[in-house]
This record gives sequence, C-alpha cells and structure tokens, in this order.
Amino acid sequence: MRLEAVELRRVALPLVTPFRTSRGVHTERQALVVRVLTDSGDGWGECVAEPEPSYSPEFLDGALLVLERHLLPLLFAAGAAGGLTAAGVAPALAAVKGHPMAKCALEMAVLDAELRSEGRSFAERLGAVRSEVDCGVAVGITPTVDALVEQVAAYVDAGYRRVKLKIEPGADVDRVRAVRERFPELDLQVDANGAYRVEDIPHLAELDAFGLLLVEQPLPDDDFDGHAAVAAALRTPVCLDETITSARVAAHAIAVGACSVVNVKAGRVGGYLEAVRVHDVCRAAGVPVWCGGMLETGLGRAANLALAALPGFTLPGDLSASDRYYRPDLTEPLVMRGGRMRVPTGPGLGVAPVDEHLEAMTVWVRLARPG
Ligand code: NPG
Repeated sequence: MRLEAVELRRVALPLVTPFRTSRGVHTERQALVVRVLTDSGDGWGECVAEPEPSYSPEFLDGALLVLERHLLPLLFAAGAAGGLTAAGVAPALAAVKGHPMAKCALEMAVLDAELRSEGRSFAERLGAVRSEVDCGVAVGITPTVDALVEQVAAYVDAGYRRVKLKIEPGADVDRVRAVRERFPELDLQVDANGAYRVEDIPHLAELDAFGLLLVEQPLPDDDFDGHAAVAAALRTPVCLDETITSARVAAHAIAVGACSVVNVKAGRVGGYLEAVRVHDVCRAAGVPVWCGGMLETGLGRAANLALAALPGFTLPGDLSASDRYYRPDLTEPLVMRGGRMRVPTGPGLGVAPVDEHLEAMTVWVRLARPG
C-alpha cells in the first residue's frame, strides 16, 4: 500500500456513567482517532492514551506530539512510496522508544486499511476461533458501598457475565464482602491499578475469603518481586495489567511467578499484532488471558472483540456493550445479547465511525502528508 496522508482527530465523548478509579474520575472520554489514507482505501485507528499520564506515562497531548513529530515521519518514510504493510509498522517505528498507545493507533489504522482492501476481518487475521465473546463489566469506585451494590445489581440484571470492582486502600474488603453477600455465585474480580505496597500483603490476603477470579495489578508496574510475593501469599490468582508491556515482559513475569493470569491490552503493548504475541506466550505457558478495556469507542472495542475471540482468552474481558459507555457511540452501537457480544465479521474492523456522530464529537482535526 502507498500511504498518502494521515488524519488525526481529537474526539470527546461524554460517559453514560462517571467512572472512578484510584487514579481519578472520568466523566468523558477524550481520544485520538487516526485515519490513514492509502491508495488501497482508508483505515481507522484509536489512540487510548488518557488526558493525564496516570495509567501509564503516556498521555493524549504527548501522544499527539510524538505522532506528529516522530512517528508520522517514520511511517511516511516507510510507506509514502508504496510497500506499506501492517506487519511493517512496528519495525518502521522501532527507532522511537516507548509510546505504545500512539504506535498502536497507527498500526491499527494500517491493519484496518490492509484488511478492508483484502476483504478480510480483524478476527480472521488475528486468529479468532469464536464468533461471540462473554461480556464483563468494570465498576468504578462509588461514593458508598450501597451505590456499588446497586450498580453491580443493574449490570447483573442487564446480563453481564462477570464483574470487576475497582479497589484502593480504604475501599476494598468491605466493598467486596457486600457485593459477595448479595451475589454469592457471581464471577467477581478486583483491580487495584497498583494502589498497594508489599506491606499490604496481609490485608490483601483477606480477599481470599471471597472466591475471586483474580486480583489485578495490586502493586506498582515495576514490582516483579513484590507481585511474586503476593502470588505466594494469596490463594486468589494474581493478574498483571500495567506491568505487561510486551510479550517478552509477559514471559518474564510468568517465569518469576509474578502472575498466573494476564490482562491483554493492545494499546499497552504497542499494537494488536504484539497483543497476539502476548496471547501466544501466555497460552504456551498455560496462563489464561483476558481482554482489558480502556473505555474505547466502538472502533477500539470492535478490535478488542476480535482479539478476545482467540483461543487463550478463556476469561471474560472488560468488554461491555456501547450503551454501558456512550450514547451514542462513535460507531453503530455494539450490543450485548444474553451476556455476549458478536465478533464483527465485516472487512477490517467491521465497523466505522457514523459520519454524523464523528462530526459532533470532533474537537479538532488535522491532516498530515509526506514531506
Ligand atoms: O470497560 O473499557 C472498560 C474499562 C475497563 O477498568 C477498565 N479500564 O485500569 O483497566 C483499567 C481501566 C482503564 C480505563 C485504564 C481507562 C485506562 C483508561
């Protein structure tokens, strides 16, 4: 393919329900939507970096700067004369260290363009083996325990098959106990986004009483030894999210006993092709994986549905229907039926922005050309 131009677009979508984590409150999702224009047609990508560098060092304005100043020149150098492939994007951008979410957005858009022109879906290309995936939902930290139980009840009524509770010191054991008492059979897990320290291990061990599927990222990103200590002390399986930045890191984390489950997010590891490699490494080691979410619009969520249909994704992901996040979504809504969502089968992502929604949600748009 020949790369002719890249459109960068800042979008803002109000969230249906404010979402609070140990890192702060989200009331709207701001994202960067990327469109690559090639001689074989267009492709769409989404950059999941948040406005603040609080999930990881990446943030939206930084992603924009690195895209415009560093990544797009490399991508144009690789593709303006032809020969651009999705598999070639990561090697072409490798001279820039870090910035996985910005890189993921470009690779996703090129992959979408490539697959649309071939008439193949993301699911087929990534190696999906299922046509539907189980839906999970992530519930933020609510002002009260009662409000939490109420929110969980609404999601259970809507048909979600597993619930993840955000926790932090001071909002953990009592909340999990309250939800467990009301829903004794519910598939339940917790996510700390690194809010605890090794000194908290005895406290974290109290979570063992509630039959959780897993505890996600209890300690800071770089604490492999600490996570291995948590894993040794708790019966509840330890899952890693922020720590896992590549397939190589996943292999290391597993080897040192830091986790027995992995959350896979394409943005965190630099693209959907690396996300497949994380899946492959984990599967070879017998470690189950599930698909994480970053409040994606319908674009990123469609790609996540394809990823979550791979054979090693044996746990439900943070994959919820469009109406749990946005009304309307950027794309046609992705809907849940019987607690499951269909994996898109159309060419590329199988979804595209609805023009009218895209216009309404656009904050600004810029077009970059080679040279
Ligand atoms: O359903 O997309 C979703 C949200 C799942 O809790 C979720 N994501 O820490 O994993 C996380 C959290 C997140 C949200 C991370 C936004 C980064 C941005």
